[in-house]
Amino acid sequence: MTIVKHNAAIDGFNQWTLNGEAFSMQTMKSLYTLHQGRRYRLKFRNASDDIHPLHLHRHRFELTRVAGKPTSGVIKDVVMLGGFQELEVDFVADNPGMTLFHCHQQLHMDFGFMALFRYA
Ligand SMILES: [Cu+2]
Repeated sequence: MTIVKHNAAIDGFNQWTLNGEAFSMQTMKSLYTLHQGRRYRLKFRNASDDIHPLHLHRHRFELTRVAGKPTSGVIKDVVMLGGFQELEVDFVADNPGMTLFHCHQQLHMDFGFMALFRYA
């Protein structure tokens, strides 16, 4: 998931896109479909200089790579992604229902930095 900042794109506020998509509160479109019981890896590339506290609702994830360094055993539901940093986490789809992923900075959420996961 590539995170991009579009400077002053919405009435002077920065807009955020995840893989080119800004979340829309109007359509509430889910971008990713999960299958219950499967393990998924999310790979993040922060193409901005901002720090993002990434949060996945209703699930826990394991850090598998932080800034190029492999790791295991650290279980979280929020993780800080540094400016221009890369990060990988694994999680098991073990809690059916609509699941929101977002940056925990309110101004980032409000201007696109959210993604909705749904179960098949
Ligand atoms: Cu953010």
